[in-house]
Amino acid sequence: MSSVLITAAPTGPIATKADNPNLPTTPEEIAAAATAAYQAGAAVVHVHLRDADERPTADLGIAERAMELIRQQSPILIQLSTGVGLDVPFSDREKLVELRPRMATLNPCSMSFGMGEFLNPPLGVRRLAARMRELGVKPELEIYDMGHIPACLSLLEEGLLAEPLQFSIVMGVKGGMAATIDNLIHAVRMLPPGAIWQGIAIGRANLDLTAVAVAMGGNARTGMEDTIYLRKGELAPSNEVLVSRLANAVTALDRQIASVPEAEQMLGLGPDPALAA
Ligand code: KMH
Ligand code: ZN
Repeated sequence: MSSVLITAAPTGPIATKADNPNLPTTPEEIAAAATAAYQAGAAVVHVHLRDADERPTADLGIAERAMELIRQQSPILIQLSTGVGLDVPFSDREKLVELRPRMATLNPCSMSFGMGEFLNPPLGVRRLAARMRELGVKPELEIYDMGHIPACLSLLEEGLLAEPLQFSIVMGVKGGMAATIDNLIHAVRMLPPGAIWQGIAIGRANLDLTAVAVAMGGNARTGMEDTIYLRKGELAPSNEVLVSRLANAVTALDRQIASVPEAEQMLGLGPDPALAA
């Protein structure tokens, strides 16, 4: 079986330092977390930015600062979140790809997200997908429910995506599919041949379901975006500890952890769009 691509998601849009004082929220903290995650085995870092009040932001200056610091410290592949946060307008979110990260997320459908609304208007999604294609930014397709997969296949048919398609099967968001093995298997069965996929599980199921994803031959993500706890009642002391634990699970399953060059090959990444600027 191929190596396992581990993605670190250090911050996310929801938790604050009040929830876990170890949550990285400044560009400096996010870069340090990305470096530690790389050293623990992550080949991709999924980046959400926060403003000075820890609110999710699509501010390009803050994003650029974080990217610059990450790039100075390790070769980890940068994947900017275009999901950003529930209260950030899509028109602000989509501008983040102009910073030419190697990768960025593409959320194909709107949905309830906890008690909030996660808006991904069909025309905006198509505009963003087209721009990512123009820039050479690889989209990671975020799947929160089964209907999101055919929505992505429509984008492929419309010429807005290039294969291999890369999917995240995101389980455990309130408003999306529950975090169960059945749902993971069902979603993976719906993926097109040749697709690359990772398991993401929000909350308590994070370790179990990411380990199942690896055992199924998939890739996996962890970090404080997905769980601020190491185990019930124990806050995670760092993103590095979460990534190291997942890396240990990969090794225990007798799989290799993908290096950055292997990840570039697995994802079919083209040349770094930042170098083409
Ligand atoms: N922004 C959250 C609502 C992404 O990173 O693209 C969902 C999210 C998806 O985090
Ligand atoms: Zn995210």
